[in-house]
Amino acid sequence: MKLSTRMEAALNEQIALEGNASSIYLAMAAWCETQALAGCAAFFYAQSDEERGHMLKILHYIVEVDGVVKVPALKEPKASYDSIQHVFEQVYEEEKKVTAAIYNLLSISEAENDHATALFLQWYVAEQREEEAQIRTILDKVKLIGTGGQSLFFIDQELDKINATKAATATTAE
Ligand code: OFO
Repeated sequence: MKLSTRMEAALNEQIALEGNASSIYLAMAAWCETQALAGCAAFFYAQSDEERGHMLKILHYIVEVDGVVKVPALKEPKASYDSIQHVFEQVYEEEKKVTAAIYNLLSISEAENDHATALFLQWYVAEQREEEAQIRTILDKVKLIGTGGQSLFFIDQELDKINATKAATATTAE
């Protein structure tokens, strides 16, 4: 099979979105580290790697179906944030944007009768559902705990617990 021009362009745009998310999370990780929020920083370093993985998955798919990959230039993300709540609010917005883009890709694949790409995209539909749910849960907790000095300590501990669960799940899946 060969990708249609429209599908190829749309998948390349998704490469840019995933790469952009990876850069944003990297900048957030660095900011969290400067705020002594080690648990949050570890969470975002891992998220950044995950998003890069999502970008690479699309890149390899385009190559596999005989398309042309366009690696985008990096956009510079914000370097600082008002609060950890602000960080997670932005992440939630970013993830909703990515979900909408995946749905759009799926609509294009259906319109183009491209069953292989539609099947490939299913993984992203599930991944976005999980990511949105996870970020919404964290955001709810951050709102509940508040962002004063002591609260930040507890938020960071919560993130550490999430990191440990994710690491354990990843090890079991290997
Ligand atoms: Fe790529 O998973 Fe979120 O954005």
